[in-house]
Amino acid sequence: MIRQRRMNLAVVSLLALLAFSGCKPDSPATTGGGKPADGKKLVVGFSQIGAESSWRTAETNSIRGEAEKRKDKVELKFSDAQQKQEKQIEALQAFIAQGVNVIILAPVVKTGWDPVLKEAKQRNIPVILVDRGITVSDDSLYATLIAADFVAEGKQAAEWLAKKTGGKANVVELQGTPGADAAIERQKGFKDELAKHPGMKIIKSQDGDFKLAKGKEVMEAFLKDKDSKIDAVFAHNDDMALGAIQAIEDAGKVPGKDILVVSIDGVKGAFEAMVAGKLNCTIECNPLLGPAAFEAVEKLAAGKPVEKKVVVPGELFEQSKAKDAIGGRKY
Ligand code: GYE
Repeated sequence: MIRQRRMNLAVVSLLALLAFSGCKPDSPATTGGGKPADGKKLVVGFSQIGAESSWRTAETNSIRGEAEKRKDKVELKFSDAQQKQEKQIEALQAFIAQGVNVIILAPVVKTGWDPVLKEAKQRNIPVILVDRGITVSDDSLYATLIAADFVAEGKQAAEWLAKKTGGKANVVELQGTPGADAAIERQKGFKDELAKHPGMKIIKSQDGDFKLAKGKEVMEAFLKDKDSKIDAVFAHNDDMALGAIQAIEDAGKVPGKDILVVSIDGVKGAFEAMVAGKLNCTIECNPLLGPAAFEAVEKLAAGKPVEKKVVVPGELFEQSKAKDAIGGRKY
């Protein structure tokens, strides 16, 4: 007991000493704050969500590729959070301790970022948000957001489906990761549009975490309920739609005909499924954000202003256009 107390006392005094001397256990390797020290490379820390979908893999490759093009001047520190916010926060804290110049963050969920972003701000490290937005107490906690308009994507999916079904359909929804901007906003856009069509309803809705295997699993469970007839699937991303297609086939039905399938992203696999007649429509969401992200990195490092929001445009592709478009797809 006494020994333990003495130990605690020793730890407390050491911490106090460190706090008073202003000395941090992990002192920065570079100056932080946008600009690299003279003769040093610009150090960029990229906290990626994970590798849950082919969209995300394409985004990772795009950002890594842009860093590689600048390898004489730029060093990229990459961290994969396996879809866990705690891991992203840890990665950001490590970047801050290492004194990186700029942080790129693809935030898994919308909320809970205030404390760590305040730490970055105290050290003058600008934060670039890519692909998903966040809610913060003060917008100056990040420099810019480079992302698509998710509400518009959801709305387009619903409009397309309403037109295709003459405004009458039982829809099942496969949601993205709970709390993620892309899931919340796509659902909102879809639901708001659906509300204009009294003959269309979402009869089942569940989270498939933006993953193919989970999309399949959830769709299998939906199909087991023989009492409700499913006319269409709305998946928050292509990977879950591809999983749902497998489940529909396993249940002895024809995807794209017996059950319509519409999703978002526009990845290669979705185009292949459209060519095969199994997916009906996808709304493109461009993951090739490396060039825009590094444009912002360079401006911030040079002390120049950046746009608070850069909206990445996307196009709707129907099955009928897939054959012509597939050759030109970059991801
Ligand atoms: O649609 C999905 C991914 O945040 C926009 O995340 C992104 C989404 C994308 O896993 O496939």
